[in-house]
Amino acid sequence: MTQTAPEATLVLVKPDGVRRNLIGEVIGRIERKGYIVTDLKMLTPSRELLTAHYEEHVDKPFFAPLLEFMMSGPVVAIRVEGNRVIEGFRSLAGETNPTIARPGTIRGDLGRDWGSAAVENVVHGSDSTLSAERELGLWFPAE
Ligand code: DAT
Ligand code: MG
Repeated sequence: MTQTAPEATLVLVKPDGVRRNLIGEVIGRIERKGYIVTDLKMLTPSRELLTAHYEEHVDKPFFAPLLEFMMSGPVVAIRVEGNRVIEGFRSLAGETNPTIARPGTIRGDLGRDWGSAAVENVVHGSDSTLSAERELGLWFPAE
């Protein structure tokens, strides 16, 4: 039987999550679900990296506050593997807006919408195979 490589996704613990000491909480939920952490690092991302990462949002009104928020402190970038992990982590994360994200999800339990500036929704997760490959290449470039 041939074995296919497991799917991989990019998870970010955003600056709000790092400031609030929620790195372990996020990784714990990933691991308890059965997904595997295969690479991890902490960094304060540059404007260039974030512009590439959020390329589909460059023309949106929330782009500038989003970048300010994402550059406001260190983030933890995590490569996570597992069967259907892209979809599975998005399910663990919950809806983008913490106000309507369901309780039980990371954003529903922990995210904050202060009504101004950027929503503090704790995590990022890639939304498709294509974006996962692209984003993993940006955050974990081959040495
Ligand atoms: P997601 O992070 O759930 O994939 P997205 O890719 O649409 O959501 O947007 C990226 C980030 O931008 C999101 O985590 C928070 C912010 N954002 C998205 N839509 C927004 C909006 N309408 N107002 C303010 N911030 C928004
Ligand atoms: Mg997205």
